[in-house]
Amino acid sequence: MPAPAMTENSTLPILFAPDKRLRLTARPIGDADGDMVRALAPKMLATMYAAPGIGLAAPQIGEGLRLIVLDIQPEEKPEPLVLVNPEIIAESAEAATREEGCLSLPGQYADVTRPARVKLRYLDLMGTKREIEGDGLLSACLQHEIDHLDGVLFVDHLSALKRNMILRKLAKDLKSQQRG
Ligand code: K2U
Ligand code: ZN
Repeated sequence: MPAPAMTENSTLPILFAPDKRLRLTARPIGDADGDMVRALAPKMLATMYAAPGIGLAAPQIGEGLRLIVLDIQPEEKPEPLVLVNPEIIAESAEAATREEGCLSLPGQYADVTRPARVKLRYLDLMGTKREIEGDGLLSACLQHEIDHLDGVLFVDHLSALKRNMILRKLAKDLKSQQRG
C-alpha cells in the first residue's frame, strides 16, 4: 500500500462561527485512533493549504479530536507539522501582540496579546513523544490552534465589546448568505 502523501487533494469543509462545534473541548487521541488520524491529517493539511492558512485544528473541520496541523513556512519549502495531543508545557512571562485572523471567522482580524514564546509537548503521527518551542508567528499559531482544541476562539482574548461586534457581524453575514 503506497505511503499516504502528507497532503491529498480532498479538502474538508471548514466550520464558521457561531457553529457550536467550535465551542466544544476536543477529546485526547488514543492508540486506537492511529489509522483514523493518519488518514485525517493529510486531508487537514490539504484543507489548510487550500484555504490558504498556516494552521488548522480538527474541531474546525468538525472533528472533536486533539489534533492540529500547521505550516508557517513560505510555499517554496513547505514544512508540514502534525501535532497529536499537544500540550503547552512552558510559556514566557513576556507577552507579544499580533494581528490574528481565523479560518472559522472569515474576514475578521484583531490584535491579540499572548505569551511571546511557548514550549509544547506532543505526539507525532507515529506516536513518538516530541517537543517544539516557538516565538513570533509560530508561537501565535501554536497557541491559536491549541485554543481551538479547548473551544476558544481568538475573539475570546478581546474586550467583550470587540468580541460581540465581530460575532454579531459574522452571524449577520452568515444569515444573509443563507438567505442567498
Ligand atoms: O486556525 C486558523 O483558523 C488558521 C489561522 C492560524 C493563525 C491565526 C493567527 C496567527 C497565526 C496563525 C489563520 O487564519 S491562517 C491565516 C494566516 C496566514 C498568515 C498569517 C496569519 C494567519
Ligand atoms: Zn482559527
